[in-house]
Amino acid sequence: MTLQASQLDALAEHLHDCQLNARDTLKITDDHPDMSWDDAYAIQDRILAAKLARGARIAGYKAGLTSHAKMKQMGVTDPVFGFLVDDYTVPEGSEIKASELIHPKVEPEIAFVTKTELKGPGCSIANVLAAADVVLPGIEVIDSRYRDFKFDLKSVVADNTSASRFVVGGRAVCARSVDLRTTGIVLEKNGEVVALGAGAAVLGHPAAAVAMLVNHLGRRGKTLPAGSLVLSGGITEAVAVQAGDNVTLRVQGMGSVSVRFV
Ligand code: 0L1
Ligand code: MG
Repeated sequence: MTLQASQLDALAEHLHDCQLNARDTLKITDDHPDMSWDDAYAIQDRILAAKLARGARIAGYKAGLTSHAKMKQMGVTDPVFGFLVDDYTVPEGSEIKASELIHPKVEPEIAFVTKTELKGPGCSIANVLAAADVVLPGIEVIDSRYRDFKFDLKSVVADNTSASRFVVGGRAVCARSVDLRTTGIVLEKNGEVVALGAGAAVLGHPAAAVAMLVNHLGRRGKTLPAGSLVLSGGITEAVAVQAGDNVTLRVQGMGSVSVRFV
């Protein structure tokens, strides 16, 4: 750690406050250029602790920046990991208030639900598929607290990887019954196709992103509990949305999931 505990507390409170009040900020490394990776994840942990203290419950985990399209869009080279809480969940087919967000974007993802605990290091795609129960379509809504989505990776990690809302739905299928590399997806906004791709866009196989998450948790002395929901990362670039937009994600063999911004 390079930052003092009091600085980590203050930065976590600041970012959490920005999220709760839909207010943007400059990236925190501007004032703390020596911030380490451990500091960044310690700030993320403090935001989670603040949410749990307010009564939230962990709803799952996410991997972000897992596709070349996303990495290129954001000018970065490595995946990042974050948490999901029940406050972020949105029922399939329902509404998200754009006024509660700063500058939302949607990402088409494959969501995994596990049936047994996964431990790293050494977790592989095969381990993930053996432990997975089902996979299903998921739309992640990201909403970086940083002005104009301008950040570096450590600032993003501290900001819980821009997590803000997510919706899963469609048809859940056995994770081992489909080839997730060739599974096609179509993302529509207001009835028009805005992005399309296949699962292999995520690190060659979406389960690879889950394995990386498990290995990341392992390095931090944690495991991925049985029954976890994991968003494995955007298959395409993120697409900006605003009030009035209807978004539908269609995933080959898994039906579709929709959400509306009001
Ligand atoms: O889920 C994601 O890929 C988002 C990671 C954070 C970077 C961003 O806000 O685009
Ligand atoms: Mg994502």
